[in-house]
Amino acid sequence: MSVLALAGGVGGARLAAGLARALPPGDLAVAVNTGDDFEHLGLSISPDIDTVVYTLAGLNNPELGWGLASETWAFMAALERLGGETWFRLGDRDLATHVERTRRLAAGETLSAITADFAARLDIAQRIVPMSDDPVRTIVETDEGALAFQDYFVRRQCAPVFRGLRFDGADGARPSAGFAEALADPALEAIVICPSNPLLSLGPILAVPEVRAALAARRVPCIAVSPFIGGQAVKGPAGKIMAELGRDATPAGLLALYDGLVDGLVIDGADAGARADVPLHVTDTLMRGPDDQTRLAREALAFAAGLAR
Ligand code: FO1
Repeated sequence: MSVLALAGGVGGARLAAGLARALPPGDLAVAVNTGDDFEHLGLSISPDIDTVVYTLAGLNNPELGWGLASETWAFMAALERLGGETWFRLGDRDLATHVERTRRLAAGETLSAITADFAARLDIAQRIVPMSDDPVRTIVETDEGALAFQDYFVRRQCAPVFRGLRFDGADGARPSAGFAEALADPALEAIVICPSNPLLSLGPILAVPEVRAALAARRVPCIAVSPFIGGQAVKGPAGKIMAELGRDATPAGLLALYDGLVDGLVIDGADAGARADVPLHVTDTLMRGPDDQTRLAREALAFAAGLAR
């Protein structure tokens, strides 16, 4: 039995952690968005990979959602004194990840190999795979022009009006070997799209041609857990972005984005009675802590099993 989860940052990582607790370790693979990756201060940074790895290792910073728990910020303070860029906060412990990843990428290793090694060293038994080992960069088109993802998301705090998205490199990108294997696994029984931002975090994953094709040709149920509750995103700018795109942060709006790739949708009680052209599982989708994450994961897996043809 194997389950493939597609995840972006914080919201996706939380459900991935719930799935990790709900399944035997070897049964879960998590394919993670790399469209948010960027070069910063000379470092190769993969925020969503790190958020998923730290969360599955139980090391994530619960307040921030990203970075490491019990973090210190001496590096940031020293960088500030030197006039360096401190808008993207890099904690002292987190810094080791970026420095070592940068060194190993420069030595010719793939992001997949580095990620698998970091996860193993953090005693993570699940497979965490980048969506691709080829560079894909999310570019946000706004009323102020095109912005690299982290510029838009962190430096500008999503203030510019969202006009559209580009995923530079996606057309020529291949799924990572681990992702392709998980998609083709004969033991695959369900695909779970985690409650990450459908545009910013799932968009890049679905923009990789072979990924969208594999999902369109799927022979197992693919279910999504909505990141929206009552028309608003639980965390982050998804609600604002959907509104600026003229789309609804509703089950129907979400399904329109996933465009036939989803066989069932898990939504919150606040959206009960919503119109949708696929089966709905209505429950409490707010993950307040690990127990909620595990409960929601179990419900999502049972829902997918019920949809199996
Ligand atoms: N998000 C912020 O809003 N501010 C930050 O300073 C910040 C730093 C950061 C450092 C490492 C990391 O792995 C993630 C970080 N994030 C920060 C989150 C990140 O921008 C987003 O989580 C993803 O790119 C979108 O999901």
